[in-house]
Amino acid sequence: MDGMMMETVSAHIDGFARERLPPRDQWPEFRFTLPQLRYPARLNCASVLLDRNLAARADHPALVTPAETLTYGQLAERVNRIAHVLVNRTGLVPGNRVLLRGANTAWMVAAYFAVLKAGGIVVATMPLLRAKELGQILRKASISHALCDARLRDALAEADAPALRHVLHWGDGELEALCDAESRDFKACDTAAEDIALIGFTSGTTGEPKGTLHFHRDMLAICDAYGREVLRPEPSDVFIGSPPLAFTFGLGGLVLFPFSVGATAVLLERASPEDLLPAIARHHATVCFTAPTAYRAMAAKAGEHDLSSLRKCVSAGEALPRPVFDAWREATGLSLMDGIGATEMLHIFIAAREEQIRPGATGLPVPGYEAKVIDADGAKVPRGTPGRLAVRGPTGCRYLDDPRQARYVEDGWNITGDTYIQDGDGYFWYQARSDDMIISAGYNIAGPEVEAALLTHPLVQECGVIGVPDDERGMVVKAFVVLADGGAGDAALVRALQEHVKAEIAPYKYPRQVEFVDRLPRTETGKLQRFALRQGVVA
Ligand code: 3UK
Repeated sequence: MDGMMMETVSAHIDGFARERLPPRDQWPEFRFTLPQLRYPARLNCASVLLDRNLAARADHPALVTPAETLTYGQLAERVNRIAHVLVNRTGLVPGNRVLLRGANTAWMVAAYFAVLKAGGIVVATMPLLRAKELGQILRKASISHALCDARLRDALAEADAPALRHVLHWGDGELEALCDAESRDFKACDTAAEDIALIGFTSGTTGEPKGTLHFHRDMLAICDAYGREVLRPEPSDVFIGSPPLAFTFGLGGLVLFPFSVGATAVLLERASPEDLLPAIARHHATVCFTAPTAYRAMAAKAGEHDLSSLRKCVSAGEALPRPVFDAWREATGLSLMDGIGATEMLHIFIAAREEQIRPGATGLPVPGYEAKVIDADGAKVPRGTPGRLAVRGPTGCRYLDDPRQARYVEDGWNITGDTYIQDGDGYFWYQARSDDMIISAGYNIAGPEVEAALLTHPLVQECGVIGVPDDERGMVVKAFVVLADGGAGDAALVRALQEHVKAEIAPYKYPRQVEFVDRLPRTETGKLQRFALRQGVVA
């Protein structure tokens, strides 16, 4: 028995996930430097986040969706009934993994909390995943149970998953009918703070997906660190946004943070920029979570909608280019709150409160976290020098049975794979993913900086910049550009864009190659797929 398990006894009868935590010497160091991060040995995060809203806020709307509105009281009831179904009808025991498959709906959230409350481990999946990808996840986490939106049943039914024994659907009346027969009260499983609550699979670009393990404690830690210290939501807030709940950016931004203060979350099944704008106006949303590209698209059309209810807008998932920050401020008067997060860290660990924002910088370590920039050997580099980002705090990386653990954690620090510069005032400035740094004729060039320069040209709607092999220079900078209004580019426009970049940033960074494309390859979490650009997989 290791140290953790001697202090507190796990509630998990099924120890599959716990037994596949990385060896202790490969864990990051966990730090609980804020008073609110000292958690009791036993806690169930679903009880803490839901049930404590019942006393004062049972009649306050918790979830608003196109289909229904649920108060905290109604949501708690649905959660409890689903938890009973899991235990009574499917024999769920604590520690079993439960796959959740659905868009951002009230049933998805209720199922999520039901699994946690019953002591199960949530494995939420992106709606767009196909049978092959679902099969990888189902097998890797040896998943026995699934709760699935009936509209998404086919891919799940086709997945190769030997351990999957119980699949229930909502939306076709199946789970609904089973719930009706159950009690509305459910006593939460007495989980340890360090029992695993969630396996978050990374939207990895290559190789097998990695499952990141997170404890019950971690789900509260992100609310008590980033939420309480940086975002600072109010009970009267109305949250809205686009990320799927299977992406931990969405889990925190659309569920955990609002619930941590008893606020309301608006969930949209379709949340493109065109959907989000009228929804913000209709629901008088006050806090928005989405990706930089969505803010850019929304800024262009902001004038057609009443966005005056907004008070905080969080951008994460990719670098926030300065021109997007400027466009959003121009359109709404609000400073976008950039923040870097990672599935491994559960949520955002570098960001800034509104009054601390330095446009163009990601920000400062979130209170409770420490960050530093290091060289290849792990030594801290001087301020102003690019290097590898290392972070530690109350959350951190624990992959499920994966040798890549040894690469993410060095000396107790989480190595995110990003190249950063820390300035003299302590602010962290994103450069690029370390793997994406372009080295051309001896110069280090960060693609996102070239992208930001291109984005200030009025004809550029979106762009992606990579390095492509070149005999003479090793690599040259190549830009893929989507033109505004779908215009077609020509040689004259290539030259104009090159001149534009040379005037904006150091001339040696200009894209020697420019290719016009209809759209850029993106992951379901909105990230540009640079590897696809490098392989020539463009639309
Ligand atoms: C990149 C950023 C620059 C960066 C995430 C908020 O994106 C999230 O998690 P993922 O595991 O990806 C992590 C990687 O994405 N990145 C994210 N945010 C920024 N780069 N500026 C940013 N603001 O390369 C990081 O290593 O998909 C984001 C909350 C929860 C999350 N899971």
